[in-house]
Amino acid sequence: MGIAKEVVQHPEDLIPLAKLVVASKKIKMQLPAEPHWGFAYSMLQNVSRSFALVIQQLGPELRNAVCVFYLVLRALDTVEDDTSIPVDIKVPILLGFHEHIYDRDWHFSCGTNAYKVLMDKFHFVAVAFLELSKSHQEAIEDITMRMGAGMAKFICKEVETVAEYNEYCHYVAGLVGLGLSKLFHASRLERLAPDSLSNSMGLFLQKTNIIRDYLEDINEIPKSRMFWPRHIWSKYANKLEDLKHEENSLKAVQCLNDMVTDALAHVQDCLEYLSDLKDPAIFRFCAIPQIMAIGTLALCYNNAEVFRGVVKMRRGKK
Ligand code: IN0
Repeated sequence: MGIAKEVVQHPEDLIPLAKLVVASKKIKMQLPAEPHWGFAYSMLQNVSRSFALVIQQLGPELRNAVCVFYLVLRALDTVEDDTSIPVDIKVPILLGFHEHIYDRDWHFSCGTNAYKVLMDKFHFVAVAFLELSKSHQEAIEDITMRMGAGMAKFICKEVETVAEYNEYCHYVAGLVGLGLSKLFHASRLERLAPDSLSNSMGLFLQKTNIIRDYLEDINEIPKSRMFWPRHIWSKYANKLEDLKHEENSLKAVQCLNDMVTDALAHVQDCLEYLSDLKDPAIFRFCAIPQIMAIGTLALCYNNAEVFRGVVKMRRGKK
C-alpha cells in the first residue's frame, strides 16, 4: 500500500514520517568523503534505510565499527542465502570469511540487487575494517568466525528440536548481540554485558523475523526456507507447508501462537539488557529494533494473516 494511501488512512502518521524524511535527507548529505567510508554509508542506506538512521545516530567512536560490522554480517548473510552457490563452494567461504575481511583484494560475486553491489565492491568494506581499532577488529573477526562456522553447520541440517532452533538463531543473531556488546565495551561506553542477555537480544529479533516471514520463506523459489522447528509445528500439521492452506487455519494459528509464546520467553532478558545500558545513543540503537519486534509480534499473535501474506507494521507507526 503506497505511503500516501497509508497517511490518508492514518493522518496521525504524517508528523513522524515527515521527521523520518527530513532526517534521512540530512544524513544523505553528510556522506564521508573517503571512497571506502562513502561506499560503506551509502551501502548502509541502500540495504536498510530506517536502520541506517539508527546506526548514524551513534557517537563517532562507535558508528564506523557498527557500520562495518553490519555490512560484514550482511555480506555473510548474502553468501548463506544465495541458493545458486554449490555447497562445496559455499561452506569454505563461510568458514574463511573471518580471514577475507582483512584482505583488500578478496571478493566473491553473488547475491542480487544491493547485496550484489556489496559483494562486488567488498574491498571497500575491508579497507574500512582495517582502519578500525584493534579491539574493534578482534570483536568483529571473532563473531564472523563463529557465525560462519554456525551457518556452515546448518547448510544441510534441518531445524528439528527447539534446542536446534535456539542454536541456529544464536549463530545468525545471538552472536550479533555478543559482538555489539563487545564493541560497546571496547569503546569504553558500556560495561561488557553477560553473553546470555546479549544472546537473547538477537534471538528475540530473529525469532520475530522467522515468525513474520513464514509465507515468504515457505514460498521461496527454488527451495523453500524452513526455520520453524519440527518439534513445534509437527504438533499441528504433517508438513510445515500445510499451515498455509486455508482449511488448516485453526491449527495454523494455534501453531503460530506457540511460536510467538516461545519468542516472548526472551523478553525479560532483553529488558534487563536495555536497563543496564548507560549511553543514550546506544540505548536508542538497541531499543528501536526491540520495539519494532514486540510491535510486529503483537500484530502476528493469533493472526491468520501471517499465513496469507507478510504482516508488517505501518511505516508511520515505525
Ligand atoms: C542488528 C539488529 C540489532 C540492533 C541493535 C542491537 C542488537 C542486539 C542484538 C542483536 C541485534 C541487534 O538490528 C537490526 C534491525 C534491522 O536491520 N531492521 C530492519 C528491518 C528488518 O525487518 O530487517 C530495518 O530495515 O530496519 C537487525 O534486524 N539485525 C541486525 C544486524 C546487524 C546488526 Cl550490527 C544489528 C539483523 C538480525 C538478524 C536480527 C541480527
